[in-house]
Amino acid sequence: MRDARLELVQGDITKVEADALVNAANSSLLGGGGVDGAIHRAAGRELLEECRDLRGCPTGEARITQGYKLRARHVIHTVGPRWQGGGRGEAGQLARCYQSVFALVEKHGLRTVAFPSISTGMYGYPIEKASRIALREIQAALERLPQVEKVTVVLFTPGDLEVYRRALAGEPEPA
Ligand code: AR6
Repeated sequence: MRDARLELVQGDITKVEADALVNAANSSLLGGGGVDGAIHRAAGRELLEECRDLRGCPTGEARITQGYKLRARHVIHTVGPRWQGGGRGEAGQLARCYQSVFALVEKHGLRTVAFPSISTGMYGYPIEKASRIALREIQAALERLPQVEKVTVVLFTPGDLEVYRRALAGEPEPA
């Protein structure tokens, strides 16, 4: 059953108001392109300074910082896997990203959180596969965490939104 606290929208995650935005970072945590670059530009240089003190983050783990100039109080940085064909444990690592983010959501008592589609840009994870992992993990976390009031997945393009919508509707992955 679909949880009413889960919402899919199209847009720019840097504009979203939430207790935390999730960043699809790299293991340096020092910024990059894609959503990472956009979040760092919108948050300002203080975010980079705080990230520097964290000294990196391994794939599948997550770290929390303040949100600075964003409309979000916090940024939760997680490092997704690079797609290498699917046989290198990528699915488990991607699931672990979502689990690591929700462990911090729980620890910090956060109620609203917005995610981008982790790993499906520069890291090349096929979105048909990644969307199903993301939605499964988000729904499992919602069941476990009554404190969470809203989880928004912010898709950058209408096409990506459509993929997530179909996955949420339970449609099987296209062959
Ligand atoms: N709002 C929402 N989604 C966005 C935005 C935005 N402003 N900008 C891009 N996306 P990517 P990854 C989407 O490449 O695949 C960085 O350089 C994008 O369309 O940002 O996890 C990091 O430093 C795609 O669907 O992250 C790492 O080196 C999704 O966000 C590497 O890229 C994720 O694409 C991480 O790669």
